[in-house]
Amino acid sequence: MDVLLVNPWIYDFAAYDFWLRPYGLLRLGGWLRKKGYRVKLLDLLDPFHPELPRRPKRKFFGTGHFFRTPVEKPALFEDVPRRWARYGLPPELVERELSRIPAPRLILLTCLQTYWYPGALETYRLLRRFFPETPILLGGIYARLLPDHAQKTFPEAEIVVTGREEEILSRIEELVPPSGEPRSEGYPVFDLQREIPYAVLLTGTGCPFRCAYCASRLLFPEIKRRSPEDLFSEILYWYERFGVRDLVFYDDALLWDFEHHLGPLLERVVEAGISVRFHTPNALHARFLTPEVARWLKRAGFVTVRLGLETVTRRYDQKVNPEEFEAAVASLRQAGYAPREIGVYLLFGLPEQELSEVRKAAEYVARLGARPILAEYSPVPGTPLFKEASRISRYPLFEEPLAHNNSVFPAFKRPDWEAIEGLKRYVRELSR
Ligand code: B12
Ligand code: SF4
Repeated sequence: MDVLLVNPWIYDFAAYDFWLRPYGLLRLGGWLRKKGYRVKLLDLLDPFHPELPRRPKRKFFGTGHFFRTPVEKPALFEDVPRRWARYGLPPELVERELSRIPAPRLILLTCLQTYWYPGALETYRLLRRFFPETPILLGGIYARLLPDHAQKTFPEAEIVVTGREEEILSRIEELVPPSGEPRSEGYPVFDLQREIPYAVLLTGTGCPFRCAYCASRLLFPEIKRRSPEDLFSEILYWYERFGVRDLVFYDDALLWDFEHHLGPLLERVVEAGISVRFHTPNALHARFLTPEVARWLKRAGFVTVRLGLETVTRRYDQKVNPEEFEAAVASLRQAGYAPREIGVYLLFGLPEQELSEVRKAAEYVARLGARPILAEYSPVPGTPLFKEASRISRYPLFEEPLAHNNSVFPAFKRPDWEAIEGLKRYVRELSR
């Protein structure tokens, strides 16, 4: 084996497979395989591992639980009345897996969120113990947003800050040349998973807006998009070869330039008569959701539709105003979506935000005939709002990424946990 791809453990109050995959890492695996690398995946979150003590419950459209082990909460979160856990395979099982694997020539470890670095660190230590000679590269959102913290925390790893394919590949080629045969396709390596409950699609990167709380522009400064033909071939690949029916878009700006991008792709899907379900957990831009776009989404099989709205009082958001938002919900309703099917993310936990503001926003969304969903705010390093959040926060956000965890309401000085729980319950009721 040339390269071992590793998806690490997660330590958090909650983690759920709401179409949560290490897409960047799996995509990188696809590019490498295309070049002739022999690649293996070690997925510490694998919910299908046959040696798990209990099989985690799977739910609709490929979503489901991860295996969960309660563990002691970090001292930093003394004030948070929730339990802490490790998500993923028990360590003994990972050790068994590692002892079965011959030493790889290179290890690629990812970390998906800044506040998930402890899981990556523990995984890294274990990998080091089993393969002391193998170089380890650390990449992903954490490494890209916090390279200095990552270098300090993982002193012997090489930290990869770029998201550019050519740069990553040429660095890997310098370290180890491929030992196998090149392949004609380079799709993400979902087929190295034990099962493929869904596949993720990324039709392009970048976003034309600049919301003050979001890192999209830092991570992907330019808008780049794949051709509808290429995307359609990828959909057919998963559909025909692997029987995948659930496809999940990770794009930041899926509907932007609909006529030349998503529109032509959906036309092909409808013409081919394939029966797939599309999901957009990462929210669509309401501004681009015209009646025609909504009809196309419905015809092509979009079942989980999510829109993003900061709250009704917009302070940090650029992407939509109330008129555009109301028109978008009306378009979806006319296209045949039921209120339950139109999820609207409301940002909860922004600096200086009153709970009453969130409550009103949720009522407004429910009145319009959609389903409010609270998205707890995570301060993202490098964004304009991060400084403001760290000025107010009760945690040292610059020094300790663990404190970016959205569940702890890091931008609240003194969270009123009872009131927060009450509001969450209220919004859950509204969205029934
Ligand atoms: C899709 C997505 C989700 C999905 C799936 C989660 C996932 N897989 O990350 C869902 C909807 C579930 C989600 C949820 C959330 N997300 Co999110 N999400 C994203 C999004 C849009 C895309 C991630 C992605 O796949 N990018 C594309 C891939 C290709 O990029 P990449 O992972 O960096 O990989 C590249 C390189 O890093 C490299 N690479 C990757 N690994 C490795 C390893 C090695 C060794 C090497 C060499 C290279 C390498 O390969 C790729 C080459 O291009 C990003 C924003 C963005 N545009 O990236 C936000 C983002 C990661 N999410 C963010 C947030 C805030 C959240 C939420 C907290 C939102 C909320 N309030 O509810 C939740 C929390 C998640 C949880 N606790 O479960 C923040 C990060 C926060 C943080 N502090 O780290 C981001 C950056 C968005 C933002 N607001 O700025 N998210
Ligand atoms: S529209 Fe979405 S992806 Fe674009 S900057 Fe705003 S929050 Fe980020």
